[in-house]
Amino acid sequence: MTITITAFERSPDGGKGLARDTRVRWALEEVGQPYDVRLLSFKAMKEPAHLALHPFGQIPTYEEGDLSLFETGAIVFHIAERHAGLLPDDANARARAITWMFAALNTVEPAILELATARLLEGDKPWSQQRLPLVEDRVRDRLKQLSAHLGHADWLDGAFSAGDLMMVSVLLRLKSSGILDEYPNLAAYVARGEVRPAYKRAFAAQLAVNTGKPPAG
Ligand code: GTB
Repeated sequence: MTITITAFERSPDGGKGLARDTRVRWALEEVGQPYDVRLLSFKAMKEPAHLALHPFGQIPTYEEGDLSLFETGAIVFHIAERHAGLLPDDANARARAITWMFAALNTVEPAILELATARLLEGDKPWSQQRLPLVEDRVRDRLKQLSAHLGHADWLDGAFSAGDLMMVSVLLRLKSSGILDEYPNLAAYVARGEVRPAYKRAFAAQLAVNTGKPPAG
């Protein structure tokens, strides 16, 4: 059955791969499932046809036969459950990998999103320079804890899993801030994610949309 996801017609990041369709593309590439993409303008995302798929009028969505899903975490989890390659067979290891998906989305990402908001949307406020260091330190608190857990390991819990896919995706948002580089093992962890062939294909596909040029190779 054909899988169709939605993505920005033009991502505000110009193709840096930070919009969340990249996570879904990456998961589909890891498990070797082909997919189509329906590109949406901001206007189309708020129209009834898309709101029927996504109550909050956002991307990404996922359609496969009768099934339609929204929320990146739920989509990646669905892909990981249906296809081999993103969750371990052992029941306990599988539960731990799922735990890391939730940790990425619920424990690490909120602080990173707060930082993006503070920088992009609040930078011109008179109180911004006082607040920004507090927000940055909350990110550092999380990174310090994550860095301590990861230690010298390649991935969070044994082999690469959907937990790593989500955590690397969340951390990628920090790359341009310089904060990630304060934790060399986390910077190396993100780099290990980025060199995975599946990530490279996902990144190239979203970049092609945003530059109008077909993926190289
Ligand atoms: N919780 C939802 C999920 O995980 O799927 C959140 C989905 C979401 O935030 N979607 C964003 C969206 O549709 C795009 S990814 N926004 C339009 C709207 O709400 O009207 C978030 C995003 C957007 C842009 C950048 N960027 O430019 O760097 C990065 C991330």
